[in-house]
Amino acid sequence: MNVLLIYPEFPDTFWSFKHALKFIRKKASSPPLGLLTIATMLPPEWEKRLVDANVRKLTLDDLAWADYAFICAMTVQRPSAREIIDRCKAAGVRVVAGGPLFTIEPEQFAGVDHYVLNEAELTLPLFLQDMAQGCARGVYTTPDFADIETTPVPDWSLADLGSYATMSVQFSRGCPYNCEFCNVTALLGHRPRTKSARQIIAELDGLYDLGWRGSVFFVDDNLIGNKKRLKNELLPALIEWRQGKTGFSFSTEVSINIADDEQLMQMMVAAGFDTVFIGIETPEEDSLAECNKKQNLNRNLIADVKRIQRAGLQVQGGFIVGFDNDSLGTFQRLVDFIQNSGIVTAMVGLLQAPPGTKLYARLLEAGRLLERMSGDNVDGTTNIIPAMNLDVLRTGYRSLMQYLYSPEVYYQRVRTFLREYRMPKLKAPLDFEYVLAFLRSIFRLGIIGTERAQYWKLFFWTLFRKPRAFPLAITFAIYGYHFRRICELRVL
Ligand code: B12
Repeated sequence: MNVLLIYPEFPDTFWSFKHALKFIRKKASSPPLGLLTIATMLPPEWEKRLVDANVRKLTLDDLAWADYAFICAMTVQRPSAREIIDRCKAAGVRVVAGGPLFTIEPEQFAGVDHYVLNEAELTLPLFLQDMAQGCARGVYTTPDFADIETTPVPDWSLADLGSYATMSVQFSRGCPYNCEFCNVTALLGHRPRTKSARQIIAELDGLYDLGWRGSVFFVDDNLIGNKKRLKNELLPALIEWRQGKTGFSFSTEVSINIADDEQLMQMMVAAGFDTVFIGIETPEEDSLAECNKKQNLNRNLIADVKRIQRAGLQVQGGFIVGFDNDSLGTFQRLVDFIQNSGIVTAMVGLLQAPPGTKLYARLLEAGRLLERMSGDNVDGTTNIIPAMNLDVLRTGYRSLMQYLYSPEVYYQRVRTFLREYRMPKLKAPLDFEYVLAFLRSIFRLGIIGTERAQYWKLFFWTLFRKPRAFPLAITFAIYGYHFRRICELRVL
């Protein structure tokens, strides 16, 4: 049996980092962990090929070789997924679909032979069993959540690691909170389920043995969802694993209450974490209450962010505009918040309602849903009828993004962050690719770029004031270029 594992192409989005990746000659940010995980669950005698369309094209040779195509996608990959399904059908390749897009929009794709939905740990064995007996059904689904202590180590050997900027591992699934707009709890539940520290160490060893030295993203919905296991098992194991190894840094997603636990932050930094993504959403208390983001209410969010930065963790933030309680003043308050907190990578999106969420159910009942959502919440579109006039919301959103990513404002935010940040001492070997990226940044941003004045200002400011943070400052300059391109191409 010859099987293609196909990951459709992402459009040019905020998180695609496409325009930044060119500087380090990488093709995509990270490999598709879902497909690499199910690869290990398929019969070992099957031949497998990974086609990540973000890295290489699906060829006629692939299609002629394959009996089956296993496709995974997020909503934002819908157009590319459709095209790939059509090509597989035309070539007589049977299609099996799984992952978030197909789980939340089941049975809406002509050409899919089998939907194997929810977590593959539960549904894939049933499909494989039926398939072996020649009676595979059209849809496999389950209301249960998997015990991920049984999840096997992903098969990274299928991926060309050199094409990616970062690798990913997953310690837990699910999040204890109940934010109205969030897909995660709809897909993966409230009770954070974890792997054992031993599993994670085996995954990291696997990457290490394949020669990976670089950043690793813990793709948990909320790494601190089960603090006990994190503090008592995973972090001590990571601290030990890192001994004598250089070049590894970790990033992840957490909730804002990490700021309340100094010991946890110190342990994370000691374990090699240097960046956390946090859903801050909005500084407006009424809007936080509206979307049930209780963990962010009644706090001094800016002080929280600064505390996390001072502990040695860079904070990336997710923000949303378009809540019913937002007003015209919200845009300015959000800009002020982001500037003052020094959150350089601030993803601001228009509120969208993914199917399966409480927000979707509420707006459906109120007759406030429009067409299907694009899945990219920074493309200036939404599938909801907002309380604020839609044109006013879009105009406010566009000017907010334009302002936040204009060179002067963006570079000023970088300096605000670097002033606060206590940079952890991480040993990393000099990577030739990064030296080249630095030289490219001088040419593209410092010589021909419209941001050149800001680039050189940051260049010398960091060199004299924060010399250890110099590589990070250049990385931010490159990110800024990507974000500005996205604003030009997608948002504006
Ligand atoms: C890592 C990650 C990313 C990475 C993607 C890296 C990559 N190469 O894929 C980055 C940071 C780039 C990213 C970006 C975005 N992401 Co994201 N991301 C995640 C995250 C945190 C983990 C995904 C992961 O690797 N999981 C681990 C693997 C093991 O799980 P899995 O992929 O779900 O696979 C399991 C099952 O789904 C199933 N399965 C998966 N595929 C297949 C295929 C077959 C054939 C079968 C049988 C089974 C199967 O089996 C696996 C084992 O159980 C998830 C949240 C989550 N917990 O899943 C969000 C998530 C997937 N992202 C989401 C979103 C919305 C986005 C963005 C659109 C955000 C934005 N506003 O810009 C962007 C778009 C991407 C882009 N490039 O433009 C949503 C998707 C919702 C949806 N309906 O599509 C999720 C679910 C988070 C959420 N809040 O809801 N993301």
